[in-house]
Amino acid sequence: MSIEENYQKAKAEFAAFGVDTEEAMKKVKKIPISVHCWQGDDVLGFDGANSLEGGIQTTGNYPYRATGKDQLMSDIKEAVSMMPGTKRLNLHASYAILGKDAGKVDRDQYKFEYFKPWVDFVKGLGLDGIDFNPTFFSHKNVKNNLTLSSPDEKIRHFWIEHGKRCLEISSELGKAFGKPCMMNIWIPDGYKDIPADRLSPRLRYRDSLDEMLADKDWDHNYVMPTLESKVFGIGLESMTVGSSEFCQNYAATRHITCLMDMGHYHPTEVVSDKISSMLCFYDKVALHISRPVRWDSDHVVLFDDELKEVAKEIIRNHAEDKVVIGLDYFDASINRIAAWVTGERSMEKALLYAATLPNEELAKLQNEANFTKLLVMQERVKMLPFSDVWNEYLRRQGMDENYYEEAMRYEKEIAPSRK
Ligand code: RNT
Ligand code: ZN
Repeated sequence: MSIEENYQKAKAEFAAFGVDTEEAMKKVKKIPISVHCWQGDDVLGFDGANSLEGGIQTTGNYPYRATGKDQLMSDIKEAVSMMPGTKRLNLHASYAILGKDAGKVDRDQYKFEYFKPWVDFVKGLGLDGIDFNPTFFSHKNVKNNLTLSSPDEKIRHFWIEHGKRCLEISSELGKAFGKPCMMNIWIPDGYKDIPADRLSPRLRYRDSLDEMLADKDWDHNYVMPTLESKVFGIGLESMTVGSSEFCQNYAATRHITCLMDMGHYHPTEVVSDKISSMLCFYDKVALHISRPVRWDSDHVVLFDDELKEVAKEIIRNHAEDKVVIGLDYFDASINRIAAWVTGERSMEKALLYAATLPNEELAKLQNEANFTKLLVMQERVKMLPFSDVWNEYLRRQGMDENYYEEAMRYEKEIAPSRK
């Protein structure tokens, strides 16, 4: 039977549960996914770093890492061609295309011009826009693992200036696409061992953010600042300045948005359970979709139970416009294109899965306290022929399940020109 025929059969099976698979596909296709540029080059960027610092790590030495803009753009083009749905590109400041200014300007002097080629590139690909991140890591001015919370005023000010430049750039990126650019702030700042003072670094971080965000040169309509918390980093095990409480309270009092990374909480905490709490108090919440394996390891995202729970929280709460989805994983041990596509497709799959559940029926059972039937039904719907809907979703976007073969073909093509 063809994909279409299988789908027609599946459609009827879902309809028997009150689920409209046509509606589900339509809805999911419109949800923007911000695809991170940094899976392509192991988070190194173009502005001089040759190692990844800041408590994050890529492991593996799979060949053909993209170096430079041409290779990374080529890889992004290849990867997004196999990613269904609406995509945005998520850039870090370290991916500035400095041209003749290379070696002459530092991150406190970055400007929109260095990202203009990215705008043209993303428009050429027909993507939905660009999101942005100041890069507070892998740089000589990260002194003693500190940036915006540093007691060294010169260091702290360098990073405040970087943040201001990034807000200006983000605002221009927003204007270029006519919609807000999410600018996510994450700093690695923290201490390896038990600190003697936890308050001062946090007060400095608060004041640095205030100084950055109070700058006049950015436009709320085009830039949406988000703040990402983290529980620990490698070499920063005892204390992180930007803890969850710090970031949530900062965001609430300054009217910006929290970003929750799936790898940034204690191991038994799950982001899926946090989304609804945030939605009680915030207009929006942003996510970094990642997969922590025993630690914040940023493994390639899979279609697993926690991702399904995250997607359910978005879909059944009708929060597609409130939850901003960004991908954040980086695996250097396997083909990077296949890694990229696998993660993005997992997110798409999870959203489509959530959209093909009889969510209202299930909620009704909960409200009626019919927990026996709820349990039984939740198990039953797992066996619906979801794969047929997924295959049809891909087919309608000119894609299929055989992206491994395409990733290998591309690898053969680019291999001779890469180390
Ligand atoms: C690090 C954070 C952060 C980075 C990216 C590269 O733990 O998750 O979001 O992964 O900014
Ligand atoms: Zn993250």
